[in-house]
Amino acid sequence: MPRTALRICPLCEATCGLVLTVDGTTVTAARGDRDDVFSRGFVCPKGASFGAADADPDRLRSPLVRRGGELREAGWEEAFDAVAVGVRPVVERYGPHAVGVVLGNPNVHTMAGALYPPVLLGALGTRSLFTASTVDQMPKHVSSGLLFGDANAIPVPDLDRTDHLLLIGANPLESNGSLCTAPDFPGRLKALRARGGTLTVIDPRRTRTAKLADRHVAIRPGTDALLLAATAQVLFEEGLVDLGALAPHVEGVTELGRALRDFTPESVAAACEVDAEVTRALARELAAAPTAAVYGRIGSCTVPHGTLASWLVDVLNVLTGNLDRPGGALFPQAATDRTPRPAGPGRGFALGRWRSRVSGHPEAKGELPLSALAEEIDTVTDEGEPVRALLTVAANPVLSAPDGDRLDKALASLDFMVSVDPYLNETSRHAHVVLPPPPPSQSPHHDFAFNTLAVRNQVRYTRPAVPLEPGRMAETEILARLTLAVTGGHGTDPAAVDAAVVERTLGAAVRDPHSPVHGRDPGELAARLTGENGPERRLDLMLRLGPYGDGFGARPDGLTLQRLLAHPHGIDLGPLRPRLPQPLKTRSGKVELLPGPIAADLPRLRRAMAERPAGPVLVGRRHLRSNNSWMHNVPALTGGSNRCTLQLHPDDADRLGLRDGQPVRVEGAGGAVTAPAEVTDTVRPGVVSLPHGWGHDRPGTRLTHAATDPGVNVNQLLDGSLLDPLSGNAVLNGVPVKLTPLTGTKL
Ligand SMILES: Nc1nc2c(c(=O)[nH]1)N[C@H]1C(S)=C(S)[C@@H](COP(=O)(O)OP(=O)(O)OC[C@H]3O[C@@H](n4cnc5c(=O)[nH]c(N)nc54)[C@H](O)[C@@H]3O)O[C@H]1N2
Ligand SMILES: Nc1nc2c(c(=O)[nH]1)N[C@H]1C(S)=C(S)[C@@H](COP(=O)(O)OP(=O)(O)OC[C@H]3O[C@@H](n4cnc5c(=O)[nH]c(N)nc54)[C@H](O)[C@@H]3O)O[C@H]1N2
Ligand code: SF4
Ligand SMILES: [Mo]
Repeated sequence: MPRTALRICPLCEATCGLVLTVDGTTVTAARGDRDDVFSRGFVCPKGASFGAADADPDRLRSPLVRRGGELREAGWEEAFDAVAVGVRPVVERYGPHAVGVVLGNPNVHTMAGALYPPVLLGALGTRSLFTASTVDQMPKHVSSGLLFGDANAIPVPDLDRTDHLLLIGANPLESNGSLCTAPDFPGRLKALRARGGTLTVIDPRRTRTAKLADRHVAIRPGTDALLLAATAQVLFEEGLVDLGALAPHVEGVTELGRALRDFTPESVAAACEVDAEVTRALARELAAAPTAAVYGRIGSCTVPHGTLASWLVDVLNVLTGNLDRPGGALFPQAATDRTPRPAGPGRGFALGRWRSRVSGHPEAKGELPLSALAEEIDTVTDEGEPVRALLTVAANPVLSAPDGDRLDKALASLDFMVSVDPYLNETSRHAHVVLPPPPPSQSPHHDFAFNTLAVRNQVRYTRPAVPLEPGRMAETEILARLTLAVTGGHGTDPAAVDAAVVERTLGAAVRDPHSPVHGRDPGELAARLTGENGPERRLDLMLRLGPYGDGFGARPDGLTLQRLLAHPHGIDLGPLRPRLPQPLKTRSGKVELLPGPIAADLPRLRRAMAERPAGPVLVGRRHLRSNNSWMHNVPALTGGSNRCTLQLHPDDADRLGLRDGQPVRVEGAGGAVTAPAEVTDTVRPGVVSLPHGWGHDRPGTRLTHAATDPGVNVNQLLDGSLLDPLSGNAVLNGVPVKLTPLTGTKL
């Protein structure tokens, strides 16, 4: 008899609750959970294909270990023995920095990815950390670090209550939203319009999101920081700055006005290709709206001025009094956040505490740019050791980072490589040991990261929908064992990792005068934790010490794991609430509106006013039924509009003599690819678009369906040298390219 089970969807940031139909151990259907306190029944085509993604026959079922040059199936003991034997000598001989760690996107979509990498990194002590953040949102972290003193304090637009949304470089109708967790983002935008609110979209493409908007500004790629600086300048010039209740919490307003003085709408108009009157209208509309939220995403981050653009997004929220007020942009408060400390000056945010060995890139948030991974492996310098061993967890940088061909070669040259990945793909094919996690139906789920970015405070937890198959190991245990194997504890019971974290956390909590458990006995508290395993006990610990927690009895009706389990569709914790000044951790204890590193980067932005591309520039795009580099193997999600084509405007096609479907060679600094042309007026003239995550034609992978329509790797056009200097984030949009139509058959 088929049964149903609840599972929070891990396939994008919207975190919808799903009802799975399970027959035996197979998920045969998935629909939206109407009783989910947050998603209320919403599901997209990806979530509806959960079963197909879960049961993909190409998912690895047992570890692979390289013997005699070939990857062969092996048992778990053999695999972890091989990891310890492969990695430990590198640490002992060359030190911890010779072991690189790459953390990819799905780490924010698994409990294992939230709970174990911090332990692994702390115990290993390597500075060679590279994550998907530096091909994504690192500029936002740096901006938040500088403005608010906390890189993780990211204001979220109050989608359900705002009167006006200015949305920059995001396409939630395809992506379902990012750094703004909102199940049914499309429905929430329609509701905004329906209640009389207005939506402005800034995007070089007329996306499905832009088609919903009252106003679409087709900006020239890479110039948003100029446009936003000019918008802020208009607020100053026209006397529209009004901080309202924020005023006591902000410093640097006058200095900011002075710093932005020459960024007038007229002076940026040619660079942005946006009429000065449009820029003035953007400013006036923001100032006039009863409430408004400015929100920027990929198109505002993965560009040469990504940190400045991310900073200006919140500058506009501050100058219009919309930061931290209902209808504006607010700081969520997740159930697993630490209990808020009293407000007051903090330690501030430091950048560049160390630098990368080869190019001297500054660290940001403890990370080096993913763009620099290849050179950190393949380049010998006088100083320090190259990366000789690499651990990749849920990452496919050969496709998602610049210059995959160079990285591909660099990975092949490593002394040792471990991949925690369900697939043998473009990256994991280089591993000496592949450790496959179970499919999502067999994993528990809680959104540690996305609840801190959600448009409503709420908490949900789902246990595995299907028991672990024989021969499988939970990803939490895989990462606990990996941590032990690479830090000299191989053979120790993996439960010791969780026990150590619990002991450390409670030890600190009982010493902390602001903690609800101050002065209590940590051993007694640890004994009161519930949960079936280490990860559940850690979740219980975080919930109980968190802002809504029971404080181990201090607040008897507060949250515990037991209470959460009694609410399988989640617990609603209410709308976002004003929180300032509590989240601020700057040295001044205020929002520092014009931080030093930002002021020092403004001359570069001023120079950009005069810059124009010599030829076409490339931007990316996402497709609804896709997910970065790893979902092209699910037949139900491929085909139709989910294709790796080069979109270009009819005027550009005419000029080049290109017909729809004709192959076109695209050349960039890092290489060239050939893709079929898709002529469409949804991209503005001078701009072409290719999606990322394609190029599934390398030998030695096991992606049977993806290989039938491999597409090309857009990131081969990049050489890894184009970065936003403050954050080390890769420039993936607004990249100059050369186009050559090829004759021959239609691709
Ligand atoms: N040109 C261009 N490049 C881009 C982007 C762009 O817009 N344009 N976007 C960038 C962005 S925003 C991001 S986040 C990155 C993403 O790039 P990556 O961080 O490399 O992430 P994915 O491409 O999603 O690959 C995820 C890997 O995790 C594996 N995986 C899937 N599920 C699990 C699991 O449950 N556990 C484990 N251990 N592994 C799992 C998959 O098999 C795959 O190997 O790409 C970036 N690259
Ligand atoms: N279906 C699906 N959903 C996904 C993903 C996926 O691959 N597929 N990936 C997930 C991940 S990892 C992330 S980070 C999020 C990303 O979520 P979004 O940021 O919403 O992602 P995109 O759809 O890439 O939207 C970026 C938009 O920026 C525009 N753009 C490009 N350059 C510029 C520019 O210079 N200025 C401006 N203003 N706009 C520009 C592009 O045309 C594009 O429409 O999506 C997540 N959700
Ligand atoms: S919107 Fe995202 S979380 Fe919701 S069902 Fe689709 S893929 Fe899953
Ligand atoms: Mo991302």
